[in-house]
Amino acid sequence: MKHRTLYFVLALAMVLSLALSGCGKKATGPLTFVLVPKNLGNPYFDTANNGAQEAAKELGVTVTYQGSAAADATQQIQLINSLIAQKVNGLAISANDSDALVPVGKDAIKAGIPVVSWDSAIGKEGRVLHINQAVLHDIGAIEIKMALDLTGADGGKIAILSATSTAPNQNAWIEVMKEELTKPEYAKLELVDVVYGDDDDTKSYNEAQALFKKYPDLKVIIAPTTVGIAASARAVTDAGLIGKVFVTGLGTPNQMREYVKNGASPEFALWNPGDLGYLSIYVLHALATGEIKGVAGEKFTAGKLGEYTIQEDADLGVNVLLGPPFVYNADNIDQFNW
Ligand code: RAM
Repeated sequence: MKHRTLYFVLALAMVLSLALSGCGKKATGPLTFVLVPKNLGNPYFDTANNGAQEAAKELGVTVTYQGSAAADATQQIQLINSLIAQKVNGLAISANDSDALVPVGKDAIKAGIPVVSWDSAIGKEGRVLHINQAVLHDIGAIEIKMALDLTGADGGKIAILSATSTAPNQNAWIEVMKEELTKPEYAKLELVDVVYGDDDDTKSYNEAQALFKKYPDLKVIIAPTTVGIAASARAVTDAGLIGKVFVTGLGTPNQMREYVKNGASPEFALWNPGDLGYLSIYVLHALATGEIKGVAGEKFTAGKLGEYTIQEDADLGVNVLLGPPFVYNADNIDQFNW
C-alpha cells in the first residue's frame, strides 16, 4: 500500500512537472496561429499571407493575419501582448526591431506559445528559430552587383533608401552592402547616403525626391525594401529622370513591372514571399505539435517545398533557410503574377 501510494505520487509529480515546464508540450485540438507582418498594407506581406493561408488549408489549422498600421516596434509589441492574452497556439513575426521584441517573445514562449520570426529576425533569445528568406550575404551582394550593372564600369554616386532605421533585416543587408563596396571591383561606386522611408509609400517617395535634389549626379538608388523600391521608381518616373537615375534593390514583380518596362528599374531581386509565409506556417505547426523542438540538425517536410534541415549560424542563431534570391528583369518579369 505504501509503495503504491509512493508510485502514484511520483507519477503525478512527473506529469505535473512536464505540464508546467512546457517541455515536450504538444498543442492539441484546433490550432490557431498568427502571421504578424511588420505593418499592414504592404503587398509583400499580403503575398506572404497568401502562402500562409495555403499552408493552413493543407495542415487543417487557422492562420490569422494581424499587424500594426505602421512598421513600429511599440505597436507590434502591444499587438503581440494581446495575442499572448488570447492564448493563440503560435506566432510567426516579422520584427520591426530585433532587441525590442525579445522580452515579449520570451513572455510568449514562457506562456507555452511557440514563437518564430520570419523575414526580419527577433533576437535569438526571443524566438525559437528564424525563417530566413535567403543567405544574408547573398542579398546584400546581389544588390551591389545590380548597382554596378546599372552605372556601368564608370560607376558613380549611389544611395540607399531603406525601410525603418531599426529594421533588423534591412540593417543586416546594408552592413553587407558596405562590406561589398570595399572590394576592388566596386571601387568606382560611391555610397553618398543612407535614408529611411519607413516602409511608408509617401515618406519613401519624398525621401527619393530629396536624394535627387541633394545629389544632382546621383546614378543609382538601392532600396532593399519592396515599399521603398516601388516609391523610388515612381519618383524617378515622375521627375523625368529615367535613364539618368536607376532604381534597384528588392521588389515584388507586380509592383515593379511598369518600372522594369519604362526603364526606371531595369532589374531588381527578391525571393518568393508566398513560399516564405507557407514555410513559416509549416515550421510553426511542426513546433506546436512537437514534431520538432527547434534545434539544429532536425529535419521536417514543408508540403510542396519539400524537406528542410534546421541549421544554426553565428548571425542568425537557429534558423531555416528558404533558398536563393532571384533577379527579375524585362526577360522574365511577365512570368510572375504576385
Ligand atoms: C519590405 C519589408 C520586408 C522586406 C522586403 C524586401 O516589404 O521591409 O521586411 O523583406 O521589403
